[in-house]
Amino acid sequence: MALREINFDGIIGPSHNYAGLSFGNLASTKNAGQVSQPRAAALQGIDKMRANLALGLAQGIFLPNARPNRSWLAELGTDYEHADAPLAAAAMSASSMWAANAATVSPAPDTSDGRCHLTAANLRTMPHRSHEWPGTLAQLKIAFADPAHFRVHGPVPPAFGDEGAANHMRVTSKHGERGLELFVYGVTGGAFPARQHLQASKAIARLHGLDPDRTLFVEQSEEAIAAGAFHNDVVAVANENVLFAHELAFADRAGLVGFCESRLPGFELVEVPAAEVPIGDAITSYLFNAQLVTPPDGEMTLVVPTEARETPTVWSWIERHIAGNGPIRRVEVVDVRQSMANGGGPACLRLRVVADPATVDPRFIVDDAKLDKLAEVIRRTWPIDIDNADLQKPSLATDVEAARTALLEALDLTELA
Ligand code: SUG
Repeated sequence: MALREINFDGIIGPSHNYAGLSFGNLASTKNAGQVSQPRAAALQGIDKMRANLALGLAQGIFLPNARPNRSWLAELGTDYEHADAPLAAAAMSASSMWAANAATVSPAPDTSDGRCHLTAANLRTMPHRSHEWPGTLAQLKIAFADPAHFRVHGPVPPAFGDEGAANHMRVTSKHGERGLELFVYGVTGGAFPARQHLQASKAIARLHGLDPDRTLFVEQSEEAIAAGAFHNDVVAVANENVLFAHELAFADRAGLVGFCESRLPGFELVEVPAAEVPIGDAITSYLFNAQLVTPPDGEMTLVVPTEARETPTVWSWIERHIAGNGPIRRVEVVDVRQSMANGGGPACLRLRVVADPATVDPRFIVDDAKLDKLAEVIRRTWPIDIDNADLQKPSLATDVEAARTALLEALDLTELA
């Protein structure tokens, strides 16, 4: 069995808009009320996937959930046309594009039953995200239906917030080998909510059958949350033997490094000091919300958003690192500005699953030809722009629904309707 890392990107949905729903996510608040461009946004996402394919990586997709979520509004005793504006915006959010929050994934080499385990995230902290999981779970159950290789879990109870892989890292000598799983949780972020609860992370580790000696629960630093790191993947990312992190990411950096060094020969921390890149620059540029990947040529590559190139402290740090022969050998720049304006960078848009692609439902795996087909549907059906003031127009809701239906048909996934 050929285990590889597959990046599953959330297709940016036709209802993508800027309603400013995510308190603690500085970009979401800053861009509240702006006119969004769903079509351009989704095409940016497609181009990012093309860049991954060009590197020789395996690529998958998740589909946008049905929006507006009419059944959720019905449970709340209202409907789309009559709901008050914040509730309607929450029902219309395209937030499932950020697939790093879809689930937590423990690959087969780490689990007691030798299967890859996935737990859908409950995302209970933010109302607009709290109703994502049923749509996500339905997709996980189809994509990873093969019981010989996968076990898909429903979300942990909402008593404890869980935001999925955005707060989970794995270090290993090679993706297909046994790894160490690092769960990052928040206790308090000062003025901002801490979204990942320790009890949720512990529950997932138990459900996935992880070895307690190879699992660590790591507290996110309060300073990082207060500076706008609403998820750990805004200040840290791991790939194989490398943990790439900001100096201020963790409450107990020494404990984390000691744990990894004692269990993983060849473990390397690539740490960016605050004196070189202030945490504020790291967060606005999304230096760490990069995809850190190992393409088949073995040259570890950092896929950063354009904002990283435009931030002088960040770009000079990257140039110095690469010139200095550090473990990151190459940098690629992708334009995902529409998602970035809601606080979602290249890493937010993807969920990493280590598995043999042949064991995944092929409808969720893409190549260039399938991306061409998706781009055609997006160009034909996605709204060009959405003005917040028009969010509750009945015609917008039906356009968004028709666009998703066209996508499901193109992918032969109408069972998700
Ligand atoms: O949950 N933004 C998302 C961004 C998620 C980014 N994901 C990771 N870091 N992995 C969030 O804050 C904004 C929606 C709005 O304001 O309309 C939003 O939900």
